[in-house]
Amino acid sequence: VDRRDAKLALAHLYVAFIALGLGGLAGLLQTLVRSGKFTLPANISYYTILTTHGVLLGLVLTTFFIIGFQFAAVSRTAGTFSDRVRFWGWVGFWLMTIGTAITAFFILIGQASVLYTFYAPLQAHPGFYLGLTLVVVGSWVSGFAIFAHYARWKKEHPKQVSPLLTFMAVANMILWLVCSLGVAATVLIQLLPWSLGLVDRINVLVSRTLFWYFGHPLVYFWLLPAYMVWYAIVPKIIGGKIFSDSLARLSFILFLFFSIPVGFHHQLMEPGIDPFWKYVQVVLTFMVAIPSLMTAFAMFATFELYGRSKGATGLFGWLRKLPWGDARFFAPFVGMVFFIPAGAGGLVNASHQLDQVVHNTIWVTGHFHLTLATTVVLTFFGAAYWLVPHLSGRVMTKAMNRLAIIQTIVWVIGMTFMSGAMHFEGLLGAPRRSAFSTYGNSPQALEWIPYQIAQAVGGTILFIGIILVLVIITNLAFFAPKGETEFPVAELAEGAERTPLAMENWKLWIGITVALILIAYTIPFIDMIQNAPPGSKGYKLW
Ligand code: HAS
Repeated sequence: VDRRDAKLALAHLYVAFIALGLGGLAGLLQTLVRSGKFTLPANISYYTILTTHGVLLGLVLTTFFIIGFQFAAVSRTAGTFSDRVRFWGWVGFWLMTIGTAITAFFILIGQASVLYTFYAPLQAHPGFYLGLTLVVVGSWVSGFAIFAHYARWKKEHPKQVSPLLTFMAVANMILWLVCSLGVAATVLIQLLPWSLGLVDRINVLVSRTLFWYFGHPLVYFWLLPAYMVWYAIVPKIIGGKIFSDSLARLSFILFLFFSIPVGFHHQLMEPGIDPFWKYVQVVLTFMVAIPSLMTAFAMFATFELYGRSKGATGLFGWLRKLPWGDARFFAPFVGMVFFIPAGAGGLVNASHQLDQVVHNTIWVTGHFHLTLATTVVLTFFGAAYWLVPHLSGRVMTKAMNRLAIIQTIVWVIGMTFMSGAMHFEGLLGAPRRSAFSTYGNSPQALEWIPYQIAQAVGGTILFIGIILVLVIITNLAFFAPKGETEFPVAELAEGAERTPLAMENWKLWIGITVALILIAYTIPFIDMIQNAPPGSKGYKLW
């Protein structure tokens, strides 16, 4: 990556890792509070800490890491950015950074304890929404910078298929753009005027629906960069090749189609939405599992083909040929393994009847600590182990690689305790998003306590994991020996079929995406407006 583009990417990664440190500390405090063994000072609310944790890790760490990583990946595979693209990349970065600072300020002074999902009826200070708006607008600017660079590449390479990583970054930014329109709408039309006192109430169902229209694809905006690493980078790290370029692109296109019209699976327990439309969106939710199953197939194929090319025999002999001592492989691989139970948990959530058991219990928190905080985050750590030194012009020493392997193992132990306990406790009915309480010594709540202590043990181990990763990243950015680190990009396996040009028919893909959104949302949305509470004004959004 060109040095000037590297600076832009690195700036994003620095913010991401600062957010990891601060957000991780808030997470540690939460698990300690929930164990019942620790009390926060009277002027700090549990919900302030919970919001800090969710916003910094769920929104800031992810968005900054993803955009930084994608800038690097696009510059590496589609060529150095023009001055103009880089300029807009920096504009996006500063808008997001200023927005984050404003948002964090209002959370920390206790004026925005509205959780990372921030939909109504919880209300924050207008400054919180303003900060978030800047973050979203900044990410759009960066997205358009990537689109402009891609368009130039296409113009200069007529009738050629674009590089896989660039294609994937473009698909992910289209997904982001289409879904963030929902959150922009609820913030600008409902939440901001309401918190400014311009309207005295808002349609809560509409606010939640617009949020989840955004909130579910948001999780795939987090997941797809991990898939970029799995499909296009891990094969190179292990010394293998990409099993199928077309399959990888197809899975990204399917994510674009199916990840948006599924927000109702977060609202299955909500009145005011006709069960038929919930059913439609549950069906679409099961469709969105398909590209993940395709990914599992492709990854197994890549590993097995590589292992057999090295002489492996037997059903699982290929596993022994993988480079277990290389943290760049080990961390993402562990992430993949954890995605098997994590994805199975997601399918439980998505099943309407089963969701009645787990909804709003701490099982759901366990689910996203496996998906986001293990699968995605471990893959990001694994990527940072070569990306940061590549961008900073340094090399990872053997000692740091060993520490990174230890870090991954610490993470696995911490998360097994924490997320495992959350899943079991959730099945016993423990609510999510609540501070410690014995609910008047009710026998059911007393049953939860051992699990809450296990969560605190896990949370403490995870915090040690965060300190380790910050030590490694600081070393790779500033202190590791100078030198050249490769940005690994795998080649396509011999004999794999050529990718058809039609795969880049964005007009068609976006058209199908919009059609699916309209089918899944138009009628229920009209219902929500028509059945708004009596006395609602204007367009019944307020
Ligand atoms: Fe989820 C709630 C359904 C995936 C994140 N989810 C959440 C929330 C978050 C989140 C943050 O239907 C909470 C939001 C809140 O605060 O309220 N989720 C799903 C489904 C999937 C899914 C069906 N979620 C994710 C991912 C996330 C994420 C990914 C973040 C990155 N989720 C739900 C539902 C709810 C929900 C409901 C609402 C619940 C409620 O009641 O509130 C699917 O995408 C999962 C498909 C995945 C698979 C696994 C494929 C396996 C692979 C690994 C292969 C391994 C290899 C290595 C190759 C089917 C790809 C093997 C090697 C060996 C040696 C074994």
